[in-house]
Amino acid sequence: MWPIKRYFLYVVFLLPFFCHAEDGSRLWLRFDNKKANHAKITSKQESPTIQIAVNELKNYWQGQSVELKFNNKKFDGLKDGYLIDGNKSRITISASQDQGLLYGVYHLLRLQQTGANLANLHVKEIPSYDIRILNHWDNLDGTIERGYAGYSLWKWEELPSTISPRYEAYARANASIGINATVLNNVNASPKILTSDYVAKVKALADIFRPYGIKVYLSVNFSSPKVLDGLADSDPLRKEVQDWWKAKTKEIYQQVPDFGGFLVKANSEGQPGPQDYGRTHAEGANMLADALKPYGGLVMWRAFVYNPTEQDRAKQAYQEFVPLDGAFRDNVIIQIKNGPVDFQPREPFTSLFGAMKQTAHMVEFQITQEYLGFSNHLAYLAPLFKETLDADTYCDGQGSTVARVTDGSIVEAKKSAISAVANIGEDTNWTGHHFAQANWYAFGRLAWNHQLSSEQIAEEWIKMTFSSDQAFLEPVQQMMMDSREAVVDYMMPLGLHHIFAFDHHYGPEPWGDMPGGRPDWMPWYYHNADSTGLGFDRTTTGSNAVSQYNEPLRSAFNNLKTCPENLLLWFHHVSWTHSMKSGRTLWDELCFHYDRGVQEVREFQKTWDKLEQYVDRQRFGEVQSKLKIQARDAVWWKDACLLYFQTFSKMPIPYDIERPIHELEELKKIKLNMKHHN
Ligand code: BDP
Repeated sequence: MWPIKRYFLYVVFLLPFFCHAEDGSRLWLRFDNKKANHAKITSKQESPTIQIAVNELKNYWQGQSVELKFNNKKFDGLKDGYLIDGNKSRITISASQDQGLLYGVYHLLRLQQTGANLANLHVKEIPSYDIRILNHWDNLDGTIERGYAGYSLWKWEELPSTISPRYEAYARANASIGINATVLNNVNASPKILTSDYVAKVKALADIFRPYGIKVYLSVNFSSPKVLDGLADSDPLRKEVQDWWKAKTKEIYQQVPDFGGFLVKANSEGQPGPQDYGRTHAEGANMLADALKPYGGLVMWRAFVYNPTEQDRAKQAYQEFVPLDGAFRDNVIIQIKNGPVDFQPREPFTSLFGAMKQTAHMVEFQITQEYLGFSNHLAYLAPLFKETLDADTYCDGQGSTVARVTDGSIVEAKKSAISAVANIGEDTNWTGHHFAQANWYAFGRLAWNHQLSSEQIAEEWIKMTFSSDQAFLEPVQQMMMDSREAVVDYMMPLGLHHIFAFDHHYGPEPWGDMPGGRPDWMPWYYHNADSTGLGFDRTTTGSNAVSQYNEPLRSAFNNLKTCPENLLLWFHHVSWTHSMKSGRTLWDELCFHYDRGVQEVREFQKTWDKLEQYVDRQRFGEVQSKLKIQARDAVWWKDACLLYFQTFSKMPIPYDIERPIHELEELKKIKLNMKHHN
């Protein structure tokens, strides 16, 4: 037997390693408290939120003294932002709201963790958006629609009596990047979420999130009055229905006094809505807005609507909503997906942005990688988010970017907002792929400040999550910056879109067809490959979607010569022999892009393997395995698309690119056994 002393030493020595297992569970919150030096932290004001702020500093701040100053008059214009002044030995964080102090504390800790210069700090931060919200597509049975990191975090069965420690960890992670709201349940909403039993469960979560500054919202099913309480219908213009919503809203606010409001998917993909009763989106949204109004609640009404009979799905949100501009209450905000079809690896921005001058509207991004390789592919999404936010709508002259249209600068908004569909599940590392954590992080940071660059956010995240060593930082940052474009290249370059396998949206199926199925769910509807060429004609002589964009975009998109090549096949049906800017034919260019995508992923593998010494064993191995999957999938995509499109182009795959290693007929037989809720 070991002498007791030696045994004790062993345990003490090993303890930190057990506590800090490198399994990704700590996300970017890897503050080091070993050297905490009992800094003097003071605050005259007290509240649960300020208490958290104080504790975070006590545990992790390695400087000397920090004073938290709360003054809701003096710093009024800050919203929930903050000021940081001083230097490492003496710092003041000022704010006009409790959360502001907490955000200031996380900012300070981030500076410390990323090795920033702490001399002479003069920071002033005001968030770009008032509401920075995650949308969880979590079902009440624990599955997640389009979730790839395991089952839901919310243990509905156990709530409200059993509280998982991860609820608070979730709130803390969000607060650390400024996210201040969350929609708990799927937009394809079960009416059950509004039963009293579930409202009690929602209250339990809201109570945990509140001190972290996070408000809870719910997705609601428009037919709830009828389904839950047997009303004859759910017609928004009927008093009985209006009263039902008023009573339900009151019940919710009794339990959750700071409840945020409702998110609604109506008359889309089979969901019920006001149009079932011949009413408009505005009439439906306004009814809910009136119920929420006395409590300061909001309706986020989604513009993701389309039906199979229309000639071009990409036009429909604009067609349905522009005529309703000005008809919505001021506590309604229209939630619009970044692209007009559906979260594709690349789309132009949705033409509805900036097209409604009298209706507040907001962006919906997708962090979960429904169309970008699930949690198997490394795809850093900040460049995708920025591409939309920085896109100029020209709705109010040059510089009317989507960011400015939605942040209250151009279109008035009672509260400005930005949302994204979460990629969070109960996996130990939260997001399935270690690098997918960066997308949660990036959304939060851009929602806070849409002027940050993708590079800057990647750098912060890498330093916080892995290492600040330049030898690690530079190649990993480069890999992240290249990753989204690599996915576009090996999946759908040059403006191709939605050529996925039916339903699961993981693999390629450009040949996909289902006799009798909705055309707008079929790949051929989008790529239109034939013997003359490839792409969707959305020009003035085609579906005319180009006309929904302001000049000079309309003309630029409409003309084959001026249309940006990365959106060429989105707007044009282009001949196989068309000469591209590179001098190659369209066909050769397509081959070049698919091949480049594959080569890029191979480079990512090499980059990562070379960095083994800088990463703990577990995370190194897990990322390495995912990159192998990604490399195999990239080849699968390239071969499937090129071999299939070649049956139309009848042109050879250029000899300087890698040869296909699959047979088209074999690839067509692949049927992935992935359920909808994989
Ligand atoms: C599509 C998803 C589907 C969602 C829908 C939506 O495939 O699961 O329900 O969007 O956003 O991207 O409502």
